[in-house]
Amino acid sequence: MTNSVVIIGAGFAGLGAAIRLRQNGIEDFVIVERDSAVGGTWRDNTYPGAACDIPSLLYSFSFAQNPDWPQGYSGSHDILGYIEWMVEKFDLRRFIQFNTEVTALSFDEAAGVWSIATAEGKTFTSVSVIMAQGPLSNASLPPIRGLDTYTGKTIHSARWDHDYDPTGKRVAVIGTGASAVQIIPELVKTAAQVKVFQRTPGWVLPRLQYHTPEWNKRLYRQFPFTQSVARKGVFWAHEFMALGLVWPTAMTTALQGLSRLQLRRQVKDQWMRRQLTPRFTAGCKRLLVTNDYYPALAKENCKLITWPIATLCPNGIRTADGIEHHVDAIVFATGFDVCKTGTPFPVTGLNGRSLGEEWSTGAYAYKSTSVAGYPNLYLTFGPNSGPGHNSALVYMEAQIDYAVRAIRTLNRWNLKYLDVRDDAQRRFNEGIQQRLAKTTCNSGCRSWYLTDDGFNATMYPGFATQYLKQMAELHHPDYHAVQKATQ
Ligand code: N01
Repeated sequence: MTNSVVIIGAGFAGLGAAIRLRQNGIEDFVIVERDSAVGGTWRDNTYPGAACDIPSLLYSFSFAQNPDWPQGYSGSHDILGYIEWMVEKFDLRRFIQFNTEVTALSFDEAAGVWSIATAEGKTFTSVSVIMAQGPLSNASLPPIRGLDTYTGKTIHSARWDHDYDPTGKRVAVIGTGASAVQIIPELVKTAAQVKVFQRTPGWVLPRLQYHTPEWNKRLYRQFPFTQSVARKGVFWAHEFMALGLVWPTAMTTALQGLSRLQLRRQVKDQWMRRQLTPRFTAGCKRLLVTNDYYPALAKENCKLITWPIATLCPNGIRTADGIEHHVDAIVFATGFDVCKTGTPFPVTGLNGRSLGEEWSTGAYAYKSTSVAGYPNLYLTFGPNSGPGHNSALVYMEAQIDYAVRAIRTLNRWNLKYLDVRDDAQRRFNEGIQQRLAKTTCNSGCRSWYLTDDGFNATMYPGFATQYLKQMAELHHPDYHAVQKATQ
């Protein structure tokens, strides 16, 4: 049986796409999920302190608002609860095939359908495919020398082992990114000693956390438009931040000043302050939003190590100064293998072209969602759709609506397929790369936004408002519309 749509992944993007398809009367779709549960990154990231650094009012779908967020910034448990609530409310579970891992996609031009192969030997066919497998789904263990010689416990932040109790243990944390700054304050509460191995310090800004009062929840429940208004307010506050985070401006200098002030207030030791002061432009790497990271580092049982790691050894970590740090466990808060080049599995389009080969030096697409030569294929979190200053879900919602609009166009005009034009895609990407050259994320630091060659296939160089405007229209002249053969 050929489905209208196959959605790959049952995380935020896949489930959001399913809701929008159903709301548009499209019911013959399947969600293929490699795990046994929904939630994607929020199912996987359950490390102590895991939370979102974007307020929940905005880190949620506008078409599925939750009046009951307990706090301004939610923990992973509440976010996963929200995702599961959506699955039940929109009756999505019956569309999901769990424990089914996609291994290859190929387009049959004659039939105008995609064939979706899985590791379990099952093959699906569909007219359209929505790729929603998520950019941060593969945990990354860095290629540190001696990794396999270490005999203690190893844990990756995105695969937390809840059976391991760090109480009274000596724990090392490698990495000081968005995950590490949430884990470290929790570890110092119970571990005997925490050693933090920092390669690059990041810019840290305070988080304005609050508990939602009952009257506020009641207000949102009884008058949902008040929640929409509050959401808009949070959206515009984040848009304002773009002025300092997307482009290097006087506001960037002001944000860096605010971060330095927080450092000065929370860390008294001058040596440590120097080690924690970033040497790149704020916005170049992801901003860290936390109130309790610096105080945790300043605790008696916590030590910041800034010497580079030379090798792992059976008892711990040896740094370049020759010191061997003996630890019972090493937490790798070292991020993810983000697919900036190639594809997570082979994708074969028109005339046998391979997306993995075309993206071998860096991914690119049209409006981050369509790729020329791969008809009826829609990406979420595709190339150059990353926000550095606003909610990823705002962008994701726009991508989903774009894909659903294209699928409806296909149905309405009884088309075989829609394929974006090469020249439209080229023009679009030239514009994106020219604009990126002026942004903070291309200002010279090392980050997961860039390929090893420095190509930025990740970030969107502008306001969320500009991104939403670009996604609001399916510009028909930019696509080849191929008719079905008449009988
Ligand atoms: O990973 P990262 P993350 N030796 O790649 C260091 C999202 N997220 O899991 O900076 C020593 O940011 C590396 O050092 P350096 C968010 O989008 C969101 O923290 O490369 N160190 C860095 O310090 C985020 O951007 C939330 O010099 C090594 C760290 O490991 C993304 O996930 C919360 C090393 C990796 O930092 C990834 O964040 C958490 C090595 N060989 C995460 N290799 C929200 O709140 C790497 N490092 C929504």
